Amino acid sequence: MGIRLSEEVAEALDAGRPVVALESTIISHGLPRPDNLRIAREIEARVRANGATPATIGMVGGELLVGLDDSALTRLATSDNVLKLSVRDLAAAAAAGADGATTVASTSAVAAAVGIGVFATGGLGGVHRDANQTFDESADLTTLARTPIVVVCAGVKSILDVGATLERLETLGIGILGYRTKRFPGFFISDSGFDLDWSVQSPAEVAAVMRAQDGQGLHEAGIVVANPLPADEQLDPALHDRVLTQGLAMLAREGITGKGVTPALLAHFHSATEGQSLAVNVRIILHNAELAAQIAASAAAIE
Ligand code: PSU
Ligand code: MN
Repeated sequence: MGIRLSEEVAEALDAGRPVVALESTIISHGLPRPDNLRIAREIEARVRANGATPATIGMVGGELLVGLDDSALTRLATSDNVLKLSVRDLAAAAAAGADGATTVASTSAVAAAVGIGVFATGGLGGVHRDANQTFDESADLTTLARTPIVVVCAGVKSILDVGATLERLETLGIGILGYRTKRFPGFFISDSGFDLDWSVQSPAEVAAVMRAQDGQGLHEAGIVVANPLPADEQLDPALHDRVLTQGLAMLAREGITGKGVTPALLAHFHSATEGQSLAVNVRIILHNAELAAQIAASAAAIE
């Protein structure tokens, strides 16, 4: 019970061709049905259109798969028994023969273990707003501190404490490169209001950072490429703030905590904005898939 690579992904890795890892939690728990399956296929198509092989990661019947075929993708998108698997869950879920979707944390860990260097997602997990009481901080952060992979995302979800999350990213030694920006994006909104130290202008510049990190051999942490949506494609910030306030109240009222928080808040956004946040979420992921493929292609060309 190790990790099984699809033939396509194994061949691409062997040949040194660009590969982009994709997570399955956004499919199983982050996006509503029935759109989720269509969107999962669109994300893969976007990676291919930009010159890389997509490697969606997930668990089917206890087997950890890198590169899901259409039946596995369909099962993770439509079954009611898909667990949300962080790194600590992978072994127990495999032994139990479970179906599961991998988060940013577990997708990064598996991707790096098989030699994939670039990963596209929507938004990173982080420090929750009440973390000083609940200690709720995503394992995405601590995993990236020990996992050498480039994660292309639109910052962290705006439902989190963004300032605290940036502090933790600094403490954990995870580099952040703003893509054509020196402001940290806020997922649904293009600008979280926080400044960044570093920004890059092209996929080739990200590849140069990856190469420098390898050359120095000084640290094994991940790098976040923070790719904001253009401002005219973001969710209206006023609508965003209103829906977020309602959503946080809903969590408190319904007593939702732990790993249920992120899916519940995303679902609340999608229904309360009548699909506007869903459209924004999809644009974010496609946008990141495109950039990740270009970065992987640049990195493969340098090697
Ligand atoms: N980005 C999205 N939608 C999502 C997530 C990220 O656009 O659903 C998922 C990722 O899998 C991330 C997880 O790792 O939310 C964070 O969950 P938690 O806060 O429970 O660690
Ligand atoms: Mn959590």
